[in-house]
Amino acid sequence: MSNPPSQSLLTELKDRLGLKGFTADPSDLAPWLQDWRGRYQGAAAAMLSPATTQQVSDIVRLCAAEGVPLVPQGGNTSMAGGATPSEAGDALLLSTRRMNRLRSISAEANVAVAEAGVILADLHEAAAAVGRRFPLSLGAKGSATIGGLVSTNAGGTQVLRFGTMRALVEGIEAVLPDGSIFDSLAPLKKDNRGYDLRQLLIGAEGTLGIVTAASLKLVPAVGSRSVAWCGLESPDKALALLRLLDNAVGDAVESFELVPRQALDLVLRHVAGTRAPLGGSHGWHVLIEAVAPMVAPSPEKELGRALGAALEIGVIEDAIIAQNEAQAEALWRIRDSISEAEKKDGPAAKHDVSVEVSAMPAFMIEATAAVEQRFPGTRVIAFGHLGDGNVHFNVRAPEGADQAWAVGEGSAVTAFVHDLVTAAGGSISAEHGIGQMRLAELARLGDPTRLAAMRAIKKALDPKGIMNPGKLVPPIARAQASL
Ligand code: FAD
Ligand code: 2HG
Ligand code: ZN
Repeated sequence: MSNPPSQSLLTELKDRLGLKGFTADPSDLAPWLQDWRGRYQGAAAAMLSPATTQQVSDIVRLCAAEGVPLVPQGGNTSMAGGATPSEAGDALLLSTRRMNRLRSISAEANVAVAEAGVILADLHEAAAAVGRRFPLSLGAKGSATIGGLVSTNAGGTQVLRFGTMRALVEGIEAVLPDGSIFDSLAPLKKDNRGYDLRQLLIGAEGTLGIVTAASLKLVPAVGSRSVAWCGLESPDKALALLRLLDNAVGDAVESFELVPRQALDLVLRHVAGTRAPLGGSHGWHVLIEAVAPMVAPSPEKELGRALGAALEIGVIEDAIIAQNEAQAEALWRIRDSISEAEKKDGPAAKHDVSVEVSAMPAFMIEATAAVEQRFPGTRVIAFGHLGDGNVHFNVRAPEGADQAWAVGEGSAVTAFVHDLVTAAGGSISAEHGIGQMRLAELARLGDPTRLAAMRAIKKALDPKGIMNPGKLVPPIARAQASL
């Protein structure tokens, strides 16, 4: 059972953290108490902004002694309400944004050691400056932090080639729920000393401790890139195109993002300065990026040839290849603005689902028809990482509905979509995590064996339940607990 912070704890924290590290001013706290989509509004007695790992450890030790909950927060771009405290106001918000030091970066070792609060776009810049890159990117790169990316096992638009954060984190430093510091930053390629606590912390959404720094894998910088936009008839054809590219262009293909016409229309309507890449109207589009390192030839020729062949055999309807960086960036801007455009357009029930890659096209078509028939007036906009078998199967509210729809009828839509995904053997959280948004659904649909193991791990490492309560780990239902 957690407790609200006592006045003496708040005073002690204020003294230790100083002016920059402690605020209880409601106007400082306000922007950080609502999630990015504006679905959750939380409360907190104070926001703590430590500058060092030792300060994080001190905070956790003091809070653990009083059983006071802590909600870790980085850039607050969670798509699952993961960084928003509950309305109860008994928790303290722990922001890592001041811990934004790049401790080291080595082109020789291909490793960057970044503190939790380093912003993804800043890491990209630092890696480029030493002739390397960190191969994970997403629309929120200007705000999302390393701690948040690690803790959500973030995906993004290069998973096809480089995998999710799990594949890119080579070491972790974290403060565990009793305040002890777990130092496993050494980027060892091989280490069989038992359970891998680092992997356990990746994707733990702050429920097992606070990530304070990570050693991250770098890869060679981009020598040349080729970015294309294709119009096509269906997700099925899109997947056929990807398979064709596998053979013709191979590993150079890093991104393969599916954009339905409705998503493009939303971006054109709501995001200033965007324009349709192709003439004519296509039901679906894909954005493709192929990359070659410095000494290798540009992938443009292979990509152009492959798209020409795809056009000839009717796999695609039309295509353009960006002729310069400005055009490439304009194509990416469309893709990366879909969430923002969707937010401006009104309420939606948002889903982040995966099924087997080869099953995704049929799933998308069948699930869209089923949802739109069962919930008249709704419109499905499913977009994203088709090559990973992961789309954001978002369902727009009927015309005129207000924000309350998302938590009202939208919940019935969500249950319907998740039932379809589960029946297809898929996941209800491919990359955004569970947070508070999917907690009840994980409790309803999660495999009992997996849930029991998660609860056992949580109880062992965080017996007082102070780390990000109400997120990720569903509590045992009362009826079940009393058996
Ligand atoms: P926050 O939102 O602050 O926190 C996320 C979770 O991690 C919370 O549970 C929080 O408690 C926990 N946490 C944060 N820092 C720490 C820490 N140091 N230690 C322990 N726990 C911590 N996600 C994808 O996977 N792929 C995408 O393509 C993608 N695109 C996005 C596009 C937009 C426009 C937006 C708004 C979001 C997108 N996201 C995407 C979701 C989001 O950006 C990621 O989940 C990101 O990893 C969150 O980083 P953050 O620093 O904002 O974390
Ligand atoms: C993306 O792929 C993000 O753009 C956000 O994961 C998805 O807004 C969404 O649903
Ligand atoms: Zn995504």
